[in-house]
Amino acid sequence: LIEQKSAGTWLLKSWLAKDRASISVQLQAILQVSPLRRFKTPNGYSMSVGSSNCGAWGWISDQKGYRYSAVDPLTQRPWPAMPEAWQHLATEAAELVGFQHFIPDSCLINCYEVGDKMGLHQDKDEEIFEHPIVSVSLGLPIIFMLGGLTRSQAYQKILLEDSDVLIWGGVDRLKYHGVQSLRKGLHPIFGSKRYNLTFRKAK
Ligand code: MD3
Ligand code: FE
Repeated sequence: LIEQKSAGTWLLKSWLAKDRASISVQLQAILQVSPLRRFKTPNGYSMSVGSSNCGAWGWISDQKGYRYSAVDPLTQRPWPAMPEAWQHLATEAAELVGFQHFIPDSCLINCYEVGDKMGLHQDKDEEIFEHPIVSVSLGLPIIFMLGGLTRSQAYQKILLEDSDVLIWGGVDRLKYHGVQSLRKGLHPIFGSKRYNLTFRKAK
């Protein structure tokens, strides 16, 4: 089921249901190598979510700012490789809504626990904005906020549930977005957490 949420935003409901068990196994293997950690923001706070990455480039944040790094600052080694199946599913999801040749070089892994949230922000650390972004939701549901091109514009709320895939690009690529705080619950595979995989072309 494809739902168009805005001119450049689509939601594929339950699209990954058949793949979620294998994704979970691959996810745990990646997190054994590059564990979840809370990034520090440039103004000295810690982010609410736990994060890691796989793929050639990983999104990081510290006192020096937000950027992409080929090396995990925690392990001082390259990030774990992006599983081929993950790259393919991101490419296929993008194609399904009309974005050809999307080959992500970065997958940010965010892990939300009860009460964790992400305030409204834009994704603008990538070199070019012509490529879409593909986001995979796993585990507990959360309310996603899709705003406008300025922070003060009203946002629409979109419920993101396990195995949903959200794709956005074109005129929506630089829209403000965030998620409301995670409510308590128990998911049969992912337990008391929500994971989000964000596929981007960083470079
Ligand atoms: C932008 N993560 O890590 S998915 C992020 O669920 C981030 O962990 C959120 O935003 C998460 O930067 C949200 C990303 C997303 C989804 C839909 C969008 C970004 C969007 C629609 C328009 C613009
Ligand atoms: Fe974002």
